[in-house]
Amino acid sequence: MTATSETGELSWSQRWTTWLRERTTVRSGREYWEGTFPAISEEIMKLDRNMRITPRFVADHDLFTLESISGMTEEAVAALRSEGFIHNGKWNAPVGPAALDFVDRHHLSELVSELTGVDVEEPQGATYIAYFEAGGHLDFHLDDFHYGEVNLIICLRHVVPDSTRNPSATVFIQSGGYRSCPLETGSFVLFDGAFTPHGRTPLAEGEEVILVSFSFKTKSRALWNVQDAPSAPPTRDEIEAAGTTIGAGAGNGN
Ligand SMILES: O=C(O)CCC(=O)C(=O)O
Ligand SMILES: [Fe+2]
Repeated sequence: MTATSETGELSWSQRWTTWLRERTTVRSGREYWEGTFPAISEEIMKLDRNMRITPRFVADHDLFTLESISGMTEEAVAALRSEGFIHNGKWNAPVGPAALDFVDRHHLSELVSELTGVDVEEPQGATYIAYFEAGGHLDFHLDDFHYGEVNLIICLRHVVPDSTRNPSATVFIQSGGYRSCPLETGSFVLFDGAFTPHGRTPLAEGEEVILVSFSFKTKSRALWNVQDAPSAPPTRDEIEAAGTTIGAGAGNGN
C-alpha cells in the first residue's frame, strides 16, 4: 500500500479528474463547448503533449462483426446480471472465456499495434461496462496510469429507440476541442485514457449501452515513464485551503 492511499490523498489522475469535474460535465452539448472550451484548453494542451496515442474513433470497418462479438455480448449480459456491480455510476462485470477467445481469434494485440502504430503487449486488463438507465452517464475523467497506455473500447450493444434525438456517446476533450464518438454495435475507440479526458453523455429513455474495454501496455518502456506528467491545476478545495491559510482569522464566514 502506498503512502497516498494511507493518507487519503488523491492520486495524479484523481486530481485531474477532480479539476475536470469542477469545470466540465458531459451534460454540456457541443454548442456549449464551442463557447467555453478556451477557458480550459491551455491546461488540456499539457495533457495532449503526453498522449502516447492519438484518440481514434472507428465506425466503418469490417473488423468486429456482429457474429465475432456475439459471444462477448452474451457473456457480458450474463456477467452483468450475476456479478455486475456499480462503479462510478456505471455497471462493471468481469470478462470470461468469450473475451479471451475474442482476443485470440483477432490477434488483438497485433491488430491494436497496427491500428495505433505503437507496439503493445497482450491485453493486461479487460472489463465489461454497461449503462441501462435513462440519465446514466460518466463525467469527464482520466484513467489510472496502471490501466495501461492504450485503451480499446468496443461497443457490444447500443439500443437506441427511434424517438431518441441525441443518443449517448463516448466523448473526449483534447486541446483542439470536444469530440463525440457515437459508438454503435461493433464500432470502437482507441485512446490513451490516462492523458485524454473522456466520459459518456447521458442516456435517453429506453437506451442501453454495453461495452468491453481492453487495456494494453506498450512494448516500449520509455512510454511507461510518466515522471514528467503535468500536475493538475489546483482544485477548488486546494484554492480554498490556501486562501484560509493566508486569510486566517480574517474570514467572513462565506
Ligand atoms: O462509457 C464509455 O464510453 C467510457 C467508459 C470509461 O471511460 C471507463 O469505464 O473508464
Ligand atoms: Fe475511462
